[in-house]
Amino acid sequence: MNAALPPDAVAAQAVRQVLYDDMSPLNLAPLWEVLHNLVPLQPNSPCVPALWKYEQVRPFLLRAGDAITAEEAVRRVLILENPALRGKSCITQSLYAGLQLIRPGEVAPAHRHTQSALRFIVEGSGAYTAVDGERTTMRPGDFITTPSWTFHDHGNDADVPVIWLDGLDLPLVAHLDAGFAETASAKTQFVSKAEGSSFARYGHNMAPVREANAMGRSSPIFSYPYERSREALHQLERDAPVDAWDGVKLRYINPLTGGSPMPTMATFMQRLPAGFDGKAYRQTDGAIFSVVEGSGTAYIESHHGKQTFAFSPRDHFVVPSWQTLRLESNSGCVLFSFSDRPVQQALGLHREERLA
Ligand code: GTQ
Repeated sequence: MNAALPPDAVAAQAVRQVLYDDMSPLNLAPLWEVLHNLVPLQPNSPCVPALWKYEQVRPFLLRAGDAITAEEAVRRVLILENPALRGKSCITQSLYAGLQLIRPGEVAPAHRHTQSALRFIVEGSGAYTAVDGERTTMRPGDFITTPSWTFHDHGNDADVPVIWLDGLDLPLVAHLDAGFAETASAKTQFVSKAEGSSFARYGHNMAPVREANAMGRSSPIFSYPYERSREALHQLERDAPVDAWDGVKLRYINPLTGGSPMPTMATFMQRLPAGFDGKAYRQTDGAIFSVVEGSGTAYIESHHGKQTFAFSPRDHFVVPSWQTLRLESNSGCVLFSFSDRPVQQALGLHREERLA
């Protein structure tokens, strides 16, 4: 109760409070007390921007390697938790991100779930992930998908530890109470297809004449090699106009639809040319960035205040919904990112504002 209110208002509040207390046992609550929070004038994310410096995270990943085997952990991952949502296993309200370590000789056993996953390779070469009977070798900068309800296992036949970024739609699927999962009968999937056969079928602007897409609503290409994306970005940097907000930015596609590789997550790769001083923008899809090459600075501004992140290779950072981002790079850099944009677009909710 507010002592500064006139007596009439105080009396009205007292009457209302009695009403609230009396109806509460019936699980009834007054909308007018919460309406402005339920229908905000603009997104008002509780998430805050955050940066994970790789040099600080890596020792803990290696320690996790000593503390538990990949098999015992099932997935040996350190979750990148949004500082404002600790304990909720999410980096934004809809998305999960984590860094997964697999040591030489280890296996992360096969399972499947309705949640979709992406892998973005951060360190080390020569581990594999198997999706639906086909293995693909992981190399830094490769983007690999694990479509909903496909069996997948990860293994490392190389002699170095391999670390990658996992991005999943776990919070989104949990919100919908729509998750199912199953453990496979064998730890490692039987390899039924030659490595690279999906890419040969779908990765060259061609597609099989009759075959149906075994990946359902997701892309039949489940591994997008970095060398291809890198080459495209460098060629465009040389030969085409550079966008004042994004630098040179491309989105990964499902070649059969032109849409995102998976129904719930969009993925992007961008190159900021040397000396890039980007304009500011905001978008309703909060984005998670993985720094591939080079360094730069991200300036983020919101109702939470201003943040400046100096990033270098293998660092990760998150820019929540409707918080203003401006990117700068003296040396030039390459950034991978992902968001829930396809969900927002399917629902007619996605908005972007590019500031002058
Ligand atoms: O590789 O299947 O980071 O199921 C979290 C949940 C990875 C995986 C994660 C998972 C996986």
